[in-house]
Amino acid sequence: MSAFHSVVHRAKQKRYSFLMKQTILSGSTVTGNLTLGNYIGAIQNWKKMQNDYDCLYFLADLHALTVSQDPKVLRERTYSFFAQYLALGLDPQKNIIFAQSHIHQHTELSWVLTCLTPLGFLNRMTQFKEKAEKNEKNVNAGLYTYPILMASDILLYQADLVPVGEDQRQHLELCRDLVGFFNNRYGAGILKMPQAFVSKMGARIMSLQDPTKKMSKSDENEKNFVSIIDDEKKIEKKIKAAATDSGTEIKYDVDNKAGVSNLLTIYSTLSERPIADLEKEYEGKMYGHLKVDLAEVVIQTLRPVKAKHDELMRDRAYLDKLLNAGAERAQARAQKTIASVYEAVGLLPRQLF
Ligand code: ATP
Ligand code: LTN
Repeated sequence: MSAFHSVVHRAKQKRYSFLMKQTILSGSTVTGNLTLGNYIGAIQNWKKMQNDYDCLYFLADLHALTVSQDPKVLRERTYSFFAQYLALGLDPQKNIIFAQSHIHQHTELSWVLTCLTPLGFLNRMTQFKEKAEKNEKNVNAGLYTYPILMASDILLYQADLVPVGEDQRQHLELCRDLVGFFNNRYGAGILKMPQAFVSKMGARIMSLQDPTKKMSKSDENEKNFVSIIDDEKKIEKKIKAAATDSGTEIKYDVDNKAGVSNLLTIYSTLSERPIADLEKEYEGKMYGHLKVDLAEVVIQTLRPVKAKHDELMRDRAYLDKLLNAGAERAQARAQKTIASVYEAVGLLPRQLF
């Protein structure tokens, strides 16, 4: 390549660098309020990626319908989630942030994929089994087909990487199976094969009262989680009441000291200090010391987040404007995929006269 051509080549690379960036997509179901688990396991990582990847993050409001919802509360919560995303530092210019229900193509692709999904694959999903047990009175078909809608969310935007917590790995595997089925049958390369992107540190934050299960924002026992918009008194109370084992040593040992290990993980990720450092600092000290300090770290981290969230919630018109802009950008991309999927499976394109 001549010097001239290489300069032009580099300029083009820079100009079109967004085309070469890998696409990341993730979302969070609009139920409860985001917790420390969501922040550490998901949003903290999303934030780190917003400069280096082409990122789409969405509010999974359709997924929220798998459990019964009060319409008013759902609407309010969707705004609040969006405000929580923004307050946690997701930039609506750098990322495409949108509400799932604003893009009708999610449900359209979901139907096509539903018709390709063997029931046996859905029967294996452990999250369905857990949620069905918890929601005995409302085990609806949506709860069962939830992973197919999730696959559609991902495939619609031809995502390369999907940052999720450990708990979502199985859903990602199903999504990858569906890409295999689809492309095998209708043509290689129509849907892109995505990969899970699970961060090693703090990938799974556990419940404060029962550290053998994950911290979950839809937990009916509020003491099990810290919501990122909890007030300071509540945060302090919940952390001080966190379950620890009967020993005294502050040591990271998930098998024998699940509670303390969970507190150390939270402390370490929020303060960006290695766990070994913390173990040293708390050698010979009591659990109570660790809890008091951790409560302070959490409060300091979340104080500006809650303030920003509350400020944003006072300006709905601004939130609507941003959501609308996000939807426009997302829709253009979603439409391309659904058009090629519909064509591949043999659906007639509508002729406009
Ligand atoms: P729900 O209780 O409504 O199922 P959830 O708290 O499990 O909610 P999701 O909306 O399912 O949260 O997940 C949003 C993102 O946060 C996902 O990427 C998920 O893997 C991650 N996540 C959820 N809980 C945790 C946790 N305890 N530790 C780490 N990551 C988590
Ligand atoms: N099921 C997810 C939320 C979710 C999601 C997605 C995550 C819905 N669609 C697509 C990543 C990609 C969860 O984390 N519980």
